[in-house]
Amino acid sequence: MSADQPAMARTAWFTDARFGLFIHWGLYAIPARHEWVQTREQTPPEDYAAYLDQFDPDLFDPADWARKAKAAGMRYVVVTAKHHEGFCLWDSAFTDFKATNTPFGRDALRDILDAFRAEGLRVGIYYSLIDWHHPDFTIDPVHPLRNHPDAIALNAERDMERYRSYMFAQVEELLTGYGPLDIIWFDFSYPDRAENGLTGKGRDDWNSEALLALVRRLAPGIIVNNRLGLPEEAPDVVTPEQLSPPEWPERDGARVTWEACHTLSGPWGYARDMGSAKSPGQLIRLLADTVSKGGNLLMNVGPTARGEFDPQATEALETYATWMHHHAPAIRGCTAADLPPAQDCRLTRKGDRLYVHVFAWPFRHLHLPGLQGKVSQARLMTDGGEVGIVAPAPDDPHENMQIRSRPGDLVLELPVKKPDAVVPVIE
Ligand code: H79
Repeated sequence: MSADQPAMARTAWFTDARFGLFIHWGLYAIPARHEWVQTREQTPPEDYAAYLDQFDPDLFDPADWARKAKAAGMRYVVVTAKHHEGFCLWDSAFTDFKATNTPFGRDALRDILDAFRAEGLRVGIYYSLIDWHHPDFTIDPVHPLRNHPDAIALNAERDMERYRSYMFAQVEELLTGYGPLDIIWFDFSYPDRAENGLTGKGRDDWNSEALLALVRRLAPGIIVNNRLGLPEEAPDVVTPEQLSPPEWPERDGARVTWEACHTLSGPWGYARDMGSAKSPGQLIRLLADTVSKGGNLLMNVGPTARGEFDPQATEALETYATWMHHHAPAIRGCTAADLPPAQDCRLTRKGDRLYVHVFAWPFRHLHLPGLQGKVSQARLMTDGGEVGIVAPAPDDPHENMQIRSRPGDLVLELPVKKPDAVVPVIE
């Protein structure tokens, strides 16, 4: 595949897959209170580094992670090779701050990628542009040392050019030593942030053009996300974080390839006291809503310091598994239906097949605008049983018959009792 292979060719598998697993795992699983704990609590890097000697996930079983993701209907994984804390899950030649230098002693990244590949999933890595451990990464408004009295003087000793060399070397190491990778997910740029004489970082700090060129040269088919701060560069995928756009996002009037990333409850890394867990209904509706707007969903879990998915993550994946068992065809390979909206529903489509995701089960009748006479058969996905199509009413003198539908509506006759699915879908 050539380096100028168009984005559409790179992303074909990705838009077909629709559903992936994000994994945030690093030293922050030990404090167990958010992956930003180091900067939130302004912990100096040398103090934070004490967690290195405590990283010993004795229950680590990536085959179990991969099975759970596969069962949930996910088709790819993106795992944090390095998050903002700077700890590397792989055996990098360019740092000692890595999993192989802990009591655990393993190249966790390789184990994870191998396990997911063995389940047939595509694999991607997350690489943090931000690095709160590297001594040359300058102190900026989100750095743990941002309130250090000598921050500006300390920065004079720091050399971002050396940090960039480190970053480029690591990206090359990952792209050449870990088998074919399907996604590289950079995070993130914040050039407009300024405080106390410290400024944020963006394309010039990362040398984003060169970094992207390096990625394209080493891995022409890889999908790159949009957080390098290159506004004029058409990214492969736009990545709204913890929000659902109201409609298919566009850029210069053209629809973009996009992927919403969401947490189960707020933090990305394992956090013991998780306040606001999404309900099963919210989890399923998020997936259906995203695909109905032409997007992918990357749902996150934060494994514990012992290397397991906690009960909340396991239950959430089981919620998806149960639902996807019947409804995967309404997600995978699907996109926006581009039909008029139906009340309380989301519509997805694959070719000439329409899927109606019924968010709020109505009483007896479901009205689908503009589809009268265009649907040969309707079935409920939970059991494959037929759903009645109400014959269009002829001109009827009785008023109650005339108001039973709008002109052009397809009217479905539903069972009164909501089928046993978080979100029932009619095909
Ligand atoms: O890895 C996960 C998060 O840790 C990371 N991205 C996901 C995938 C992330 N966390 N927060 N953010 C990205 C956005 C951060 C925004 C803010 Fe700010 C940090 C708002 C205020 C501080 C950006 C940076 C704007 C000002 C500084």
